Formats: sequence, C-alpha cells, structure tokens
Amino acid sequence: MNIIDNSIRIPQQLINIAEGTFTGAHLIESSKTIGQLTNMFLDEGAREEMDQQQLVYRVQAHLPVADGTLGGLFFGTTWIQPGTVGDEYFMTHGHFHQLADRGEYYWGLKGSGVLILMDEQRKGRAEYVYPGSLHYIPAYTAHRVANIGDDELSFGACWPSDAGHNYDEIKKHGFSKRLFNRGGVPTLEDIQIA
Ligand code: M6P
Ligand code: ZN
Repeated sequence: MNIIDNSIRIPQQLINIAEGTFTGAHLIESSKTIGQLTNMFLDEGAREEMDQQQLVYRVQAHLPVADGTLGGLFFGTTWIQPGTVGDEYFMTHGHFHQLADRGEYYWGLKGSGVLILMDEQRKGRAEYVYPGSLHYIPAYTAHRVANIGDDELSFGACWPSDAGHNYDEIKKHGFSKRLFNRGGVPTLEDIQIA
C-alpha cells in the first residue's frame, strides 16, 4: 500500500544494476531444466540423453500488481546458461503475449546472445544481445533469447502487466528460425512446419 505523508521513504525493492538481481517485495523466481523443455529444441533425441536436472535458464521478476492488471508494468531478469542441445544453443521457451497487441523491452546485461523474433505470419528476424543492447519487441511478435557465448547470459525485460504469456504457437510449431552452432559460428536457419 502507498502511504502518503511527508516522509521520504526507502524503496521497497532494490536491483543490482550489474547483475540484474532483485531484493525486496513482490518477487517471483522460476527456472527451467533440460527435463522441463520437452519438444522445444529441434533435436529431441539429444535432449532426452542429457542430464534432465541441468539448468537451462532462470527468471526473477518484480510483479507489483496482479497478473492481468491493465495499466501496470512487470520487470524481470533472465539468466541463460551456456550450452547446446544437439547444435542448438540454450534458449528461453519464447512466447507471444496472451493479449497479442502488447509489446515489451529487452536489454542485454551480461554475456552474448541473440534475440529471435517472429511475427504472426511466421516471418522471423534476429538481433545480437550484449551488455547495453536495447531491444524493442513490437506487439504481435514472439520473442526468445539464445545464449551464444561460453558464459552465462543475462538480460532485463519490462512488459505490461496485462500482456500474459501465450506459449501455444511455439509449443505447436516452434519458431520459423532457429539458431545453431555450426562449427563455432552462430547460424540462423529457416525451419519449415512439417
Ligand atoms: C523475460 C520476460 C518474461 C519471460 C522470461 C522467460 O524475462 O519476457 O515474461 O517469462 O523472459 O521467457 P519465456 O517465458 O519465453 O521462457
Ligand atoms: Zn514477453
């Protein structure tokens, strides 16, 4: 609750601006292991043979209002481990927004990665992510980040509190472009729906 008086208060939350870690109220944390990412990477056989407990990425988010609230904002940090499944880099699941007309900002904090984008016609494109890079993700655009480096990658995010996550299209058909390590070179390749 916001108490209105003349005292100047200490903020309820803190962010470590180098690491992106939060402390304080209204925080949620989640993580995804290899075992939880069924059918997300192209080489499902390679994923099944890996250590199912291995961490792929984790998220910390500051949610000051209820999910679905019109007019609020959410703010988070995602850390992606280095690694590949087959030749495909570790990456976030990726999603459209439930309210598809909501956009988002991503920005690079540490490490190096690639933001992969796809519109509703499945037209895809990609941008490098690195400390200081800023990415405006337009409405109606699915977004995912892959770690192309040897170290952990982290990026910040800010999105409307009524945006929601729609994972259905990505679960069904994946992204139209996937990012592979081809002889040490991050290579974007077109994927046709079967
Ligand atoms: C960013 C934001 C979050 C998202 C997270 C992981 O922090 O976009 O909303 O949950 O990345 O991405 P995903 O949910 O696609 O795995
Ligand atoms: Zn989003």
